[in-house]
Amino acid sequence: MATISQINSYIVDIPTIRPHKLSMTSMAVQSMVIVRIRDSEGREGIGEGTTIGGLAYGAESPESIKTNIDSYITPLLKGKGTDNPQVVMQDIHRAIRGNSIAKSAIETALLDLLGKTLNVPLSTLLGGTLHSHIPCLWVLASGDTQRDIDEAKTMIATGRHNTFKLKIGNRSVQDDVAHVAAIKSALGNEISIRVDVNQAWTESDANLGMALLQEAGVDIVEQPTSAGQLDSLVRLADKYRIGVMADESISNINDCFELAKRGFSGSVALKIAKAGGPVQALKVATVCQAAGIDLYGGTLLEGSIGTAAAIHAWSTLPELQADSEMFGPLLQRDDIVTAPLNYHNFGVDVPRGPGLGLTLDEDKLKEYARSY
Ligand code: MUC
Ligand code: MG
Repeated sequence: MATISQINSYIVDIPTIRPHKLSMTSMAVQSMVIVRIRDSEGREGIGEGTTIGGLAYGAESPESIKTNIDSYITPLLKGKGTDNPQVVMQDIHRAIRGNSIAKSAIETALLDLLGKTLNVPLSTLLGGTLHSHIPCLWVLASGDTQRDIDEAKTMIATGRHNTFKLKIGNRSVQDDVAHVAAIKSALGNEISIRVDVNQAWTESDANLGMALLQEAGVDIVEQPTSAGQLDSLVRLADKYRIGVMADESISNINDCFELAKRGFSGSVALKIAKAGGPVQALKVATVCQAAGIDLYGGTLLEGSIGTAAAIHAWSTLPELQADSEMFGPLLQRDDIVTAPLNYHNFGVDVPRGPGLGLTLDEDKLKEYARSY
């Protein structure tokens, strides 16, 4: 049996195609942690752990992800067999609290390595794919209404995306609603618009915002209030016709079970980074399915490696009722894989090659890695 012989991690900084403005930060660059796990036979698995805006989204930063992989996870991996990722991940979960993004990078790399060893796609290791193409919306977050409208029209005309999520929460509720309503009316009835508030509203802001957004024809409001306020998500979902999506509130099966117990009737944004990897994210999906909560294929704006890992996972789910947003690589000016994911027909293809179905571009990795 092959064993793990070497683990390397890199922080890779790639500029974004335009500023990406969220309620808590504005991104001009995306910083991804890329992991390479080599085995005793010379094979390699790759993984990615990525967050948004340093510590703006959650408790892990690119630097903490790399440090904790190098200092605490690497010693647990060396010499372990590569044929059973679950056994290796169990040791990691027992020894290390939290750090779900770092764990997601490692779980992905172990699955990629096993997929390459067995010559099967990662989705096969997760039970088998049900879809070859995953729908993919685009996030309008330039901060400028006319620029967002032009961007959306180009995306529709070129067949890239026909559903849009708008990042709001940075301005007053009235100003944000005016921005969203202008975009909705410019794009017309057939185009689905959602908003992501990234926790910026109080419940009273949300009551005003949701009533106005409902009138404007918006379909879903994502994470309107603070992550810990589960009851407010339940109340808002019950009160309005417009859907409520939980994102920052739900990382793992425990959060999800708690929200389900409280009677939540909205949707949940699944993210491999929040859950601790593709296997863990699918467990969150199972809790949602049991509770009748709709599923959404979410991203932390990973590059191609993390995005492909999530796409493999989502492809094993019968339905993503609330859609999917695996567009992270398209927000970056460049890519560190030799053949990028194939975006067309308002979605993205599930890669077919062994493991993730991707190959690292060594020159690009050297160019963008902070220190190589
Ligand atoms: C989030 O909060 O949903 C997903 C898309 C995007 O633009 O930001 C992320 C994070
Ligand atoms: Mg969100």
